[in-house]
Amino acid sequence: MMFSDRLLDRLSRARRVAVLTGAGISAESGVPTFRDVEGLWQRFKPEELANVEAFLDNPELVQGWYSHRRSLVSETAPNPGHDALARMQDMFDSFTLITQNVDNLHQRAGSRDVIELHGNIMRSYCIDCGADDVANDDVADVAGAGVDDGIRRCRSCGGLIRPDVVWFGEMLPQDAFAEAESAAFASDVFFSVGTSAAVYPAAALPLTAVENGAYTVEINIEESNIAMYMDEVISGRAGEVLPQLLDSIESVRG
Ligand code: BV8
Ligand code: ZN
Repeated sequence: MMFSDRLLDRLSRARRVAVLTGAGISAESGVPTFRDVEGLWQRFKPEELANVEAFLDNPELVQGWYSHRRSLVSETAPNPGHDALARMQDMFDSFTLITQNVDNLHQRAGSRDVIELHGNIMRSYCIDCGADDVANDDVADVAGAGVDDGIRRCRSCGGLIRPDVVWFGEMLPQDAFAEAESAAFASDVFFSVGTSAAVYPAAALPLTAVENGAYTVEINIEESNIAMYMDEVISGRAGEVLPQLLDSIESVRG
């Protein structure tokens, strides 16, 4: 794949690079994107499950959805797109990886200091006492609640266990979002990879990069909601484009 001279020129001189990823970068690992909800949960829109009201109303359903997604993710592996970003992190003075994904695949690929805007599905905690709960889906081993009600509860206080992710209507972790915003603001080149840019405030980050004069690039298999604002849109699969981009960066930066 040939990349534009403009992009290669910017990358040859860039000191600070920031990348925002969405579910599209994990699609080639076999993790369904947020919009491709499958299985039992097909009849729900993600927004209907990923919120506190749904959880309190039917904890077993929502815990089951996350347990299903955790097992899906545990059976997958990072793909060449994740691997390329992990290698890219040492090629610039500053490289910031910001993700909306909760699947832990960037970390498993070797990316360090990943900014998790929406948390991480492999972590859970008790809504009453806050105790961390190892994501153990074997209901049989939790104290405080019989297996028959099928609901995972805290071993020490019996409170409901929830995934450590940001639900709709919940604030993002403030330090994470502030760090992401300043990275977008300071970036020389900003990539938006595999995201429909439908969910705020994450979707505003590429626009912050545009406002600060970064060279902004979208990598997606279809145009997102913010494609029209980007300096460049590269149409393709993240798992194919990112390794080629990595090679091009190595050749222009020596
Ligand atoms: C908040 C964690 C306020 C949970 C997630 C009206 C207008 C604007 C905003 C709102 C509104 N009404 C409500 C809001 C706010 C709301 C929001 O934005 N709603 C949307 C639906 C309109 N936002 C919130 O609620 C946020 N909080 O605003 O709080 C507040 C203020 C003060 C005090 C209290 C509260 C919280 C949002 C976080 C929700 N949690 N995830 C979980 O995962 O279970 S969001 C979840 O959905 C993801 O994390 C991600 O952010 C989003 C999905 O987006 P994508 O990752 O882009 O995935 P998607 O499937 O959409 O697209 C995949 C893309 O990949 C596609 O473009 C596809 O083409 C591409 N692709 C596919 N394959 C490939 C590929 N690209 C490259 N290669 C491939 N191979
Ligand atoms: Zn507890």
